[in-house]
Amino acid sequence: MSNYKRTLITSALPYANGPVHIGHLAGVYVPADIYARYLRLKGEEVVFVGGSDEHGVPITLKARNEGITPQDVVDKYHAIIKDSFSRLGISFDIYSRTSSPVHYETASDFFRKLYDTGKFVEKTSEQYYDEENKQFLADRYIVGTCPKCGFDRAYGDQCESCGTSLSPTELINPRSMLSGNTPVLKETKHWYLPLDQYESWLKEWILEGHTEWKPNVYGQCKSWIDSGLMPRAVTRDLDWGVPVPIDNAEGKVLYVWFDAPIGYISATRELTPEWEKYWKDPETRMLHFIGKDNIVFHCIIFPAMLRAEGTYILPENVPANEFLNLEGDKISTSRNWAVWLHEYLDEFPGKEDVLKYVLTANAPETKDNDFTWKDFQARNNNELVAILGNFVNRAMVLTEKYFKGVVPDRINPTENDLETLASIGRIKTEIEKSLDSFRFREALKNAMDMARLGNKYLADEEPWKVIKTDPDRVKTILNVCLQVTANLTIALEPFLPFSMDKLRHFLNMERLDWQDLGSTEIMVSGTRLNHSHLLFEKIEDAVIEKQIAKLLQTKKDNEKALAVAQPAKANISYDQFDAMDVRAGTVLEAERVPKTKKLLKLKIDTGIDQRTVVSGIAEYYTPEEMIGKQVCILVNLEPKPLKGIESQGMILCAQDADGGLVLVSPVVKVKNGSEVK
Ligand code: B3M
Ligand code: ZN
Repeated sequence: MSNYKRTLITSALPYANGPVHIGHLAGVYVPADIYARYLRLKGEEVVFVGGSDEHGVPITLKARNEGITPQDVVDKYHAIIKDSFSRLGISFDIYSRTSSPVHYETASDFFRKLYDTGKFVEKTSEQYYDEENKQFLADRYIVGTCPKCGFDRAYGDQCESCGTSLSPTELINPRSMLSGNTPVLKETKHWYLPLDQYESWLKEWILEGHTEWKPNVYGQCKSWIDSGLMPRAVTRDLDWGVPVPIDNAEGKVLYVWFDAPIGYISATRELTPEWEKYWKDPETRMLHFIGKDNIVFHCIIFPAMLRAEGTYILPENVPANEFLNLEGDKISTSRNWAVWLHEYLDEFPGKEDVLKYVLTANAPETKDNDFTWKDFQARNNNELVAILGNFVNRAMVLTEKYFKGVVPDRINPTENDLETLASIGRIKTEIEKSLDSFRFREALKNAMDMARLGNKYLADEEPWKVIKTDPDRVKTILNVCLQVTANLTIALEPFLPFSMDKLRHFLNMERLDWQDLGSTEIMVSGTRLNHSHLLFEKIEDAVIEKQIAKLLQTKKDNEKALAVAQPAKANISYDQFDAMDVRAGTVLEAERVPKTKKLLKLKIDTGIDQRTVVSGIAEYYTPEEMIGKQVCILVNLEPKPLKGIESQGMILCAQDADGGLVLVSPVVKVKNGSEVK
């Protein structure tokens, strides 16, 4: 739609069951924010809405695990999320939440209207029910054995061990998470949106009408539509959510994916009494910023809901992103494998723009991408500091040094001067092209080209040399540099708003509009600049190493938590057990076995004799620590040469979850030679 009057930008509502992390930011909020800022800078009418998604089973499960109410859970995370977005400078016009009264009303009205106009089909089906708790069980409330891999804690919707998606009735030996009992199948009635009835319309609207959508988005829609759409239940048997607003529906709530997108409407209603012009005027262009896992909901289900309702507009585009990984591993809230926004903001004060920059420069626009702390450091040091900061700093410092911080005149510009100034306008066109087609990483690269242009110009003109022979020429050179710098404050404003604010202050200039970008007369000669300091600072290795160490610790913690005890070995007879002769013994001498990392040579008093044992514990115990320790030793193990030393027995150890060895010894000292059995 080229002739639109206004834009409504929605950004996926994060679940309020955890804080937001860099994956959410890179996929949704940073690009949405850049786009909103860009449109505002162009003077367009735009509303940017967001909010917390406060329903859904993961929230009730978290509440249960922590012994608090779902409301407690969402209150806690909504506050953290909202605060961290605002500190990062995500410029929502409103950040709302789906537990708000306006939302309950909006979602209920929406459901009622579809109900009253016969847009749903009612169906009764059998679902698992916990008789002790008198409750139907959502998929996530049922665990059982995975029919594919045998994992015994698979959920009703998915096995987290092999990744297979399941339905609850496929589980072997299903158990209720509430009571631990075997659930029974019981009939229940629900309302379904008959997506099959919208299939041909969706084909026409998306597959023929929106061929311009990003290939990843269009492709997912096509494969959903091509594989045939089925009626989808929009209600659930749960006690957390928007109650189904009709008679005889006690204990039923709206399915979270039915109410959540309506949250965009509720947020707009909360923002302005004029909300209908954003939702019902065909001259409004609606854009959904989301991650790839939300495509079907925003491109198929929500549009079908809007169409069924009949008075709303449809999204014009859905620029969904792929996923961001962290240090080669999938980001995960439950495994704590993430860089959490609120922690980043605490640990990197004043570096909000750096995070936005890195997440944009490396955005997962066309494929999954990886965030690494080394790349974060490199982009800060080699791009923000060395390209942008360096140019700006030289323009400022040289003006201060040669002209007491007053903008000098531009006299008789040379071809290079004019060419450099003209390039600004060309770069503007490039940035616009990229932004208008939601290619944010390309847009940022284009904008940074303006700083590269400045650096190249300085390197060509060398004012620090020319000053000795031709100070008037240096006036012109620095005038050109300051025009480039002033233009940067516009070009980079959507991406680096805090830093451009600073830069405008250095330049003593007002905030300008996008239309001014390309002007070569922004800095008026005679204007006094303010004192400047560094726009970006180098990030040192130690800072990065600390973050990497934090992630390593998470990895270790996870491995420990996840380690499952090995299944028991086959039975042995008592005689086989009795055949092992294990004794308490005391270490008399200990030394490393030369040229090995793992081995210690020990001399042990077994009570029977003194003997030599070679043991693979050198990574966990020093020789000094070993001397005097009482251990358990298998004394009738066949002697075996190890690195040229005959080992006469084996020391018993417990192997920890992370592979580490821990000595097994009697809890109080016993006489050497005592039998262990
Ligand atoms: N809360 C899912 C998610 O965070 C969901 C988005 C709702 S958007 C209406 O991925
Ligand atoms: Zn499985």
